[in-house]
Amino acid sequence: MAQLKRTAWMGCLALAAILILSACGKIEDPAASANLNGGPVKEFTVHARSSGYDIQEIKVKMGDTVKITLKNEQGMHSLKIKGYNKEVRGGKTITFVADKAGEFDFSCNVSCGKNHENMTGKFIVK
Ligand SMILES: [Cu+2]
Repeated sequence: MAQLKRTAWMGCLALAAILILSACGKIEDPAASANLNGGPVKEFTVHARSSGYDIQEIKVKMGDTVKITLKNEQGMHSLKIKGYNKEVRGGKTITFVADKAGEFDFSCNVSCGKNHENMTGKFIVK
């Protein structure tokens, strides 16, 4: 009888240990729990002029849903994020999930004049 009680007690302990370990495993791996199918929507409206963009830094978190609208205030422009394979043209909006962390340069992909080289910025995903 005492033996049976002890066995049942050990079984409970083992079960508790398994539950605790599996819970810890989830906490230790935030990347696995990041919702890559669309986290919170982060919206940006970038105004493009011949002198450059009014926003030079777009910062989001990994897993965020990124919505970028480009407005041409002067001339014809686009905003292309290198390394993300995303481009938005003037008057348009793009939506995508930030699924890669790092710093990516963005620039105008339309040859828009002498200040074309100034049309740059950074897309930062943390
Ligand atoms: Cu341009």
